Amino acid sequence: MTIDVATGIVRILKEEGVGWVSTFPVCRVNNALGREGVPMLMMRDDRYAVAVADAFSRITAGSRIGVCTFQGGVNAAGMQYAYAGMAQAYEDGSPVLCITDGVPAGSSGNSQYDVASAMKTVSKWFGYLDRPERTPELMRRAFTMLRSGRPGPVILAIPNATATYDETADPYRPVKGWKSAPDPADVRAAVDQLLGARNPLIYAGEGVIYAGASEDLKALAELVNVPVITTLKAKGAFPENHPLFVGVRGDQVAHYLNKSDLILAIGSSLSPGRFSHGIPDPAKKTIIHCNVDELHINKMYPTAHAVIGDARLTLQALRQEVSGRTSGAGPKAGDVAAEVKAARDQGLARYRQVMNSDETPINPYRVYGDLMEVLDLKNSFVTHESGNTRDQLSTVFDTLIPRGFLGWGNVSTLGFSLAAAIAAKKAFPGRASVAVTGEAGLGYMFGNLEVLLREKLGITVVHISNGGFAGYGPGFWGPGHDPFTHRVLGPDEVDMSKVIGALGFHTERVSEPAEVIPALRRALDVNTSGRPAYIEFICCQYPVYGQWVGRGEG
Ligand SMILES: Cc1ncc(C[n+]2csc(CCOP(=O)(O)OP(=O)(O)O)c2C)c(N)n1
Ligand SMILES: [Mg+2]
Repeated sequence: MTIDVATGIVRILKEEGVGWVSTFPVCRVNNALGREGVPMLMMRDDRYAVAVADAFSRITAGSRIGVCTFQGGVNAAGMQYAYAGMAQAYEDGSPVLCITDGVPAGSSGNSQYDVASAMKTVSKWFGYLDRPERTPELMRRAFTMLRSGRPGPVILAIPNATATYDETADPYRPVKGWKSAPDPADVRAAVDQLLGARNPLIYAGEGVIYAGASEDLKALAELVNVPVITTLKAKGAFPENHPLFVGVRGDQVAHYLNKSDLILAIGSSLSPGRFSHGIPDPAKKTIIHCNVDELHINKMYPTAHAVIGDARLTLQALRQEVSGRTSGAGPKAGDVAAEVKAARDQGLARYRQVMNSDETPINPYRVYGDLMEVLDLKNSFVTHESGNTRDQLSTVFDTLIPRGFLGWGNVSTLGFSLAAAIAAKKAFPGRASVAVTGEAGLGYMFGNLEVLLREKLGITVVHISNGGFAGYGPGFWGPGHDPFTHRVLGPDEVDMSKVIGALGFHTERVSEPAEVIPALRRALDVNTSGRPAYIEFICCQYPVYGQWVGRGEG
């Protein structure tokens, strides 16, 4: 059977279980998607086309690969705009497949922008389909890289989508994806150290979620009776109501990082960025680094022992080794849980207090506390934005299931929360899906709000409306760190609930603390019939949250 490349790609996507593709036109594969009956989620710009697919891969932990298409080729306008989305996916290690038109043979070197070199800087692999019969080969390679090893975006450029090949010559079989188990000698060495430590701490990263290893993490932590912190991107990898859970950030996390003599890092790069912890006094600690590959070993800190392999297989191997040495009982238990509780109570006291605040304008923590009360935390999705909502929610929001909350952003690109909430609705249609944003994130979203109405995506955008970029201007930090670029039109000047209401959203504007819960309930209720909601909470500027260890404020 002779088919064209675009059709071949779409049929392979179907074989790989891809149920829909996000896009912003134009891309020559799109007509084949339409003809072959694969639904397209048409966003209103190319960056969001990437971001929704990226977020879908994150939220499903790579078990369902997000796919997007956008404009490329000699008129790479779409690709240039999509670059921000790809850079973010690459930075955060998200296994998203980006398909675009390639520069046709005979046209290379004519544009100022060099597609191949640009794409290589933001992808795990950039494939260029230079012969039609290579379609199955390149798709096999793409899905191998998407499903194996360290996650990251794959970009495929198709210079001639109408060229034909024989579909039966190299029949496609879906790619399973492969994992590796750690070297048993490394596991033994790690357990030697772990059992000899006085104050060990487990430092869990997003690799635990990608490996589907949350249960294994819990089992190991319980067996060895060791407290757990998670990174922002791993928030939810460990149940946050568990007695051994210390936190993502806050004074109690700093306390445990400081006092630990051994850090068992699993599924984390341990590369302190703007939104992660540094390790204090690393030379005085034993760092055991369990990671899927060698890239992050001996990176920022000297690694005492590396255990290379899939996070789930590694956790299982560690557990088995500990069990074997302690007749299944684990090492001697101190009252670790009581210490963790005391540290959490102390660290979180100031936030818990404002979560009950009756002040007006509303304290943002009141909104977060009430949101936790309204949502079924085992059947809902919440994500933050860049800005205070990230820092505040990652300090206090209790996440009980993996991806009940999506933390994101080694660098955090404003506007991603809307893409994440859309992706969560696609991944788990029965779950409430909430994006919590400030005015900067909202500004990025505007053009894409129409998508929610068109696609009947019942998600709620919670706007912490405080009239400025709160972390930047004068607030609780004296003059603020960017006082000249802080103020935007606020709730006194613009009624955003009317603006967005006119689009067709269910909207409310809430200025009374007692109205937070009823308004959230109404929003989540209309969401169940596929109508999006936007709630503007008139809040005070309150840039207060727990610090990352080793970071200054800012
Ligand atoms: C694409 C992008 N550009 C710039 C930034 C820097 N940035 C981070 S937060 C922020 C402003 C946040 O203000 P707002 O959304 O009002 O939230 P608030 O801090 O007031 O809660 C800016 C400009 C960013 N994160 N992403
Ligand atoms: Mg603001």
